[in-house]
Amino acid sequence: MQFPTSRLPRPGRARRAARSLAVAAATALAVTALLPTGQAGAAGTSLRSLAQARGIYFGASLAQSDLNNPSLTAVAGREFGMLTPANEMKWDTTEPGPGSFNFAPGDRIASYAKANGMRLRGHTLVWHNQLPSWVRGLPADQLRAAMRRHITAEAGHYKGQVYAWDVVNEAFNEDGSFRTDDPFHNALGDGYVADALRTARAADPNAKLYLNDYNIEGLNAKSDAMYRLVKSLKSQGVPIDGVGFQAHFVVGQVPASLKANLQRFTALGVDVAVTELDDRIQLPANSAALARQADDYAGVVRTCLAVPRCVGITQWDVGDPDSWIPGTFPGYGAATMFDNGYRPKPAYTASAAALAAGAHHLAPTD
Ligand code: G2I
Repeated sequence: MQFPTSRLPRPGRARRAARSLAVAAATALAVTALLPTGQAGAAGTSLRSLAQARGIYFGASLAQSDLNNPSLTAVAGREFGMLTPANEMKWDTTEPGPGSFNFAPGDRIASYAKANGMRLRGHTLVWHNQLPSWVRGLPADQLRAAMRRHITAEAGHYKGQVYAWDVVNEAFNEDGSFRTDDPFHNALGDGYVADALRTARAADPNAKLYLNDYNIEGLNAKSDAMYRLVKSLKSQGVPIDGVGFQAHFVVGQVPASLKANLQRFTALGVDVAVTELDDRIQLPANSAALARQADDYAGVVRTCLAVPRCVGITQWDVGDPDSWIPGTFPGYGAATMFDNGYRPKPAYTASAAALAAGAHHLAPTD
């Protein structure tokens, strides 16, 4: 006998929740069961596919030289759906001399991304670092013209290829004042940020325009400054689409206020993204530290899934061997989800399981 549709038993809220929990748990188990064999990515369990199924992306950064490393590219192409060039779109590479542009290194990364069905995050148009010395010495009017020409040329060159640009990177000091050693702010004042954003919008109207910084993940003086800036830009009608939270963490120290902080930004009407995630451990990394790191990564994934306008997560670098951490923080390392042989670590398993167990996310999709 058939039930008329209107009389089909309708699962109550609790029953629906229990059922989706059971499905999620089974998926998480399946993911976990696959991973210790080193078969990450088999049977549709890559981070990119799991993230895509939740309506977010999972990305990584890599440098041109990394493209010659087959163990690295095997992981990158399989696991990540978004790519950020580590250095190749920075000013010192793209415009080493005034008006003399070189997009060949960035183009190589863009072609790799395209060949692997990955999207691109453009990084970065205006930054005090990796900036050729000729820019620093310019008087204000020439610096403004140089900044506009640089943005117009670079964002114009990559028009249509870039999902989002980090238009201005690392604008703030830790106390929330504008960065002291920044030639753009020193010469042009606070308004350089709005000027850069407007110029980028004109050059590539479809790219999402971001401000990006580190140590703004929790509620603190620096994130307060970013919040005030974004609020003020929005109120003036300046084009700003998102804020990037770099998220260079120390194991066990992911700020408890991460979610509340992301939420206050999305309440301003912008997207948020985790743009440079890593989680460094004092070496040698023991299994307790790797387990804490797994909790940290999974926590970031769960937080992004819980914030509707958190569009995705990018890890900085692909695996521990190519990570910038040991070179910058001596004695620390093991900061990524892949070990020295590019095998998945507990942080990978936990991230994949958190994606598998997550609810569907109502954000722009991958
Ligand atoms: O420092 C980690 C990241 C922090 N947020 C902004 C990112 O753009 C930044 O990326 C790193 C790159 O991953 C490194 O690869 O930025 C560093 C410099 O600011 C990059 O390191 C530099 C080395 O310091 C240079 O000696 C080297 O010539 O990479 C250059 C190109 O290989």
